[in-house]
Amino acid sequence: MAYFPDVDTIPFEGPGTKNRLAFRHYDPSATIEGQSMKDLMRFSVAYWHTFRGTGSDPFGGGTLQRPWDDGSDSVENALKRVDVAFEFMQKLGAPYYCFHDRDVSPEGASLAESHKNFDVIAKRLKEQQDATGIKLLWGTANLFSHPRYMHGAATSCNADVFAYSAAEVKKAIEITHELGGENYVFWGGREGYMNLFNTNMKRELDHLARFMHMAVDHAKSIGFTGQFLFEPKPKEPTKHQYDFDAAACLNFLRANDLMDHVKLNIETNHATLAGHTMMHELEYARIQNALGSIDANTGDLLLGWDTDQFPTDIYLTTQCMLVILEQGGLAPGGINFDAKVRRESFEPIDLFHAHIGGMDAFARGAKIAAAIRADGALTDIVKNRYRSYDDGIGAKIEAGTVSFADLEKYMLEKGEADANESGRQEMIENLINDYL
Ligand code: XLS
Ligand code: NI
Ligand code: NI
Repeated sequence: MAYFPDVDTIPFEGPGTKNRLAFRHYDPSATIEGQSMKDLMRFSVAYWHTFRGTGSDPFGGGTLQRPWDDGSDSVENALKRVDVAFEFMQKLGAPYYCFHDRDVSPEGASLAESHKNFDVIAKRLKEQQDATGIKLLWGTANLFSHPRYMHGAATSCNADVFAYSAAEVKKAIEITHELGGENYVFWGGREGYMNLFNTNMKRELDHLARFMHMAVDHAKSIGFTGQFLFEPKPKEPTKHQYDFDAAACLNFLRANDLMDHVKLNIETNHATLAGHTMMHELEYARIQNALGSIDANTGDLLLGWDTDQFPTDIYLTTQCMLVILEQGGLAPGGINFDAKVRRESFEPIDLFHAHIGGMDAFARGAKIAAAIRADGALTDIVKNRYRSYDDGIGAKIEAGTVSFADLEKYMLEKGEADANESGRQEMIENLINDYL
């Protein structure tokens, strides 16, 4: 059964093509810094947006036409969606996908029934993975949609909700493991607060840490060796999420002895909601060996919330790829399009246009970043900028062999610091534009 009868496998045709259903830059077998684009980018489709999105927003209901979907929460409908998803991903040439438990399988009348539904769907997912070679980048659990999670999940004031969340995550890790998932993600959902007057922040954070340790222990007990990832987001749905940004997440992981087990999954629109650039968040994680994977999308300049649009800005993707290439790629993480078509793009074919655009934007960013790196354009500038630390007093400071008293003596003898040099901010930005 073909659910996308008008679309063939999306070919790479190069920048000159007039075919809108072709890649201009993403050539899976082309190499960048010794890796094929396929292995470097590890593109992934987000099941929740692409196969469960309806186009609804706070002002109106769904607009998206999904002729295969009867709109019900039946297992049968969910099984059909799996087939749709794999046809889509295969035609697109996406090597990976990601899901929440409740995206792929319906909530049952009891936990036991939900588990049972999940087993049935997982079987079909496995069959389709085997048939197509498409793999699971990461799994996660939806601990925010059901009303029971109104106060949060692991940080809920209700201990039973903590227990329910644990049961749900236990199952989600097991299914992720069964499907050969390469990572498991924790995004905070409603782990945050609306009001500090009724919140015991210390207890909530301690509970979250306890929860993550239990997840790590359970993974160990079943032999799941995938990478755990924590996804920062500053706000939405709560006014303050505990996983605010990379810095807050890393502080939490470090304080709770989780750094050896958990890295970060950095999302563009979350970075900007936190008042950072994506490049800042990626670099901040990378220098601490904590950059695990990315959720690729973009916000809207004029809308203040998490619009999760597909990335099309080459300047943005170039910045991302500069950091990703610096760390030699993301594996076992990847570039997951946590992105949705806007409600005006209501036809199934728009899903192809959206993903093709995102993949091409990243492929082009990768080529540009590689060219910048090949010329050493920035490396030389940065190296030269810090050369006063390469020898003399700077080298002693870095080696930790001088004290405040030594530095006072040094400066009293010298009288004044060496003159500063221009940062050449505009020249460097102009230089980057030469490559775009
Ligand atoms: C929501 C998050 C979510 C996570 C997975 O804003 O981005 O989609 O990626 O739970
Ligand atoms: Ni995300
Ligand atoms: Ni988001």
